[in-house]
Formats: sequence, C-alpha cells, structure tokens
Amino acid sequence: MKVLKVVSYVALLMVMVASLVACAAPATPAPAAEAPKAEAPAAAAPAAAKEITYKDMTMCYPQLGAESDWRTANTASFKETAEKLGVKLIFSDAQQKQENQISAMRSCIQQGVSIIALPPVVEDGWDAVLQEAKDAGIPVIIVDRSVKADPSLYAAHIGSNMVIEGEKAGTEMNKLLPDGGKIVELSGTTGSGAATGRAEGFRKTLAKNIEIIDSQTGNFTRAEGKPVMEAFLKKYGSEIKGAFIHNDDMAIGAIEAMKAAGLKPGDIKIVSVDGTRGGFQAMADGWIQVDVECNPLLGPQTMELALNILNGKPYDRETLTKEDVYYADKAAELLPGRKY
Ligand code: GYE
Repeated sequence: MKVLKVVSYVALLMVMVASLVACAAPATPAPAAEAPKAEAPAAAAPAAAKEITYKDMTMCYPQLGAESDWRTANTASFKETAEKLGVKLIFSDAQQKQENQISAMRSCIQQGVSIIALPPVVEDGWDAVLQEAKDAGIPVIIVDRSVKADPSLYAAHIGSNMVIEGEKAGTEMNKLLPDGGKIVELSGTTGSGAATGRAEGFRKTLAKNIEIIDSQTGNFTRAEGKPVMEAFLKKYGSEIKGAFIHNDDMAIGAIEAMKAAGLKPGDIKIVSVDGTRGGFQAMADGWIQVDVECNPLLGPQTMELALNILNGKPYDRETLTKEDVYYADKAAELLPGRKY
C-alpha cells in the first residue's frame, strides 16, 4: 500500500516537472515581419541545449553564381569568415539557375545542416523549399537579394536595400544631366530583387526631363553587358546622353562597346552600382561618373546572426548594410583602399 502511494507521488511529481519544463520552453514565434526583434524557431534551440558555438555550426551557402566581381567578393567573404571562425560551410555555385539553388538546399536539408543562408537569384518561387527547411527545423537567412515569400518561412534577411540604391542612382543622374535628355538602362538579372528594386528606386527619383528610351538586361555580367550597349549604340547613336547600369561588371562590358564605337569618356554619363575595384578604375579613367556602393562582405554579420538565431537569442529580422556613393574625382585616391 505504502509502496503504491510512493509510486503515485513520484508519478505526480514527474508530471509536474514535465509541465514546468514545457512552460519554460520558448514559445513558437509569431511571424515577426514588422517586429524589431525576432526569436529563433523553437526547433532550432531546445530549452535544455547548451550554447551553440561557431565550431558546432554547419552553414549551407547555396551561392547563386559567379557572375560578377561583387559575387566573387561575397563568396570569398563567406569562405574566409567560416575558416576563421571554424564554421563548417557547405558551399555550392548554382550558375545563376534557381533550380540548382533549390536542389543544393534540398541536399543541405537532407544532410541536416544547422542553418541555411540563401542568396536568392530571383525573388519568386521559394515557398516550397523554404517550407521544407522549416519542417526540418532548419532556419533560413535570406542574404543579399530579397524573396517574395511569407515572412514566417524564413528567419531573417541581411543585405542591401536595392530600392534605396536605385533612388540614389536616380538622384545622381539628375545631377549629371541638369538639362535632361535621353538615357538607357542596362538592368540586372530579370526577376532578381536587385534588378527590380534598383529599377523601381531609379524611376522614383529621376527628373521629369530625363527619359529612359530603352532598358535591357545584361544579366549582371561583362559578357552580356557589352552586346546590350552595342545594340543601344547602333539603334540610338548620339541620342544617348546617359546610362544607368545595374552593376560595375556590365558597365565595364558596356564601356568596351563604347570604346569600340569611338566614344570618349563622359560622352555618355554613366551611373553604376557596386563600387568594385573595376568600377573605381573605370571612374578614375573617366568612364563611370558615379558609383553607388553595394557591400558584398556579408560573411561576418551573417554568421553572427546565425549564431544568435541558433541559440534562441533576440536578433534583427532585417539587417541593412551601410553604403556610400562615390564620385570619379576621388576614385584614384580611394582605389587602393577598396576591399573588393
Ligand atoms: O550588384 C551584382 C551581383 O545581388 C547585390 O548581384 C547583388 C548584385 C550585385 O551580380 O554585381
């Protein structure tokens, strides 16, 4: 009888302890799109787990490609930071194809990585694979470009505000062409957050007396930037007073076409984006007038963010990088100090 009573006391005690533990566990976060601080998904940080360190972390980085100097610097930033901190990095190169990024993510999910950092080549079409990661308890940080997906499907975004970059570019074009005129646009990869945002911001600030007479994609590469500018020059000749070019690599390709057509630096006023060494050199040579900076060195911040997410610490859902605007007159002086 007595034994039975003790047994039932113990059972009661166990139930109480179990419910206490359940209460102490972090609540599943409400989708925190507009909340300043967010909490990690419960699955990522069991209450009793000891603090995760960089050495415990496996980060999947399904890089979108190697299309530009920006991208090369971004890849290097992730690889160097992982090496320095002791993070295991599973890196792949999707060659600008979304389906490759999706299969790389699926393979990472299967391997049971701690976290995925995704630089999405385009904005649409991520819901299914993001849901799969969520179901597997693997948090996803969107890096660099944005996605159009329910915010509850990913933990955070870190990168640039592409609309603001476009707005800055528009303001600079207005200064370069105070009397207005016709301009062309070489845009980035169709459907990418970088191209859509820059195009939108640019149009927001562009003065009424400046007309965009044509806009074509050069897919963010030198190789494709050149023929696009060639075609523009053939079609519009000296009508073109300015060009908004969505990255330095395409600008460098476009400049080759301009040289081949016998143009001189400054004949077409160029506003470019990224602020790579190549862009700075083209500014120093007088071909690019203004370069709107876009920072690719996202490795350190992303890994720190990942650690906070995995440890269930409060973190910012949106981290924007600080970026400047650079002008041709200072380019030669600043070039040696550029990190990418
Ligand atoms: O501007 C371009 C690269 O997504 C911000 O992608 C990035 C862009 C960058 O190819 O050079």
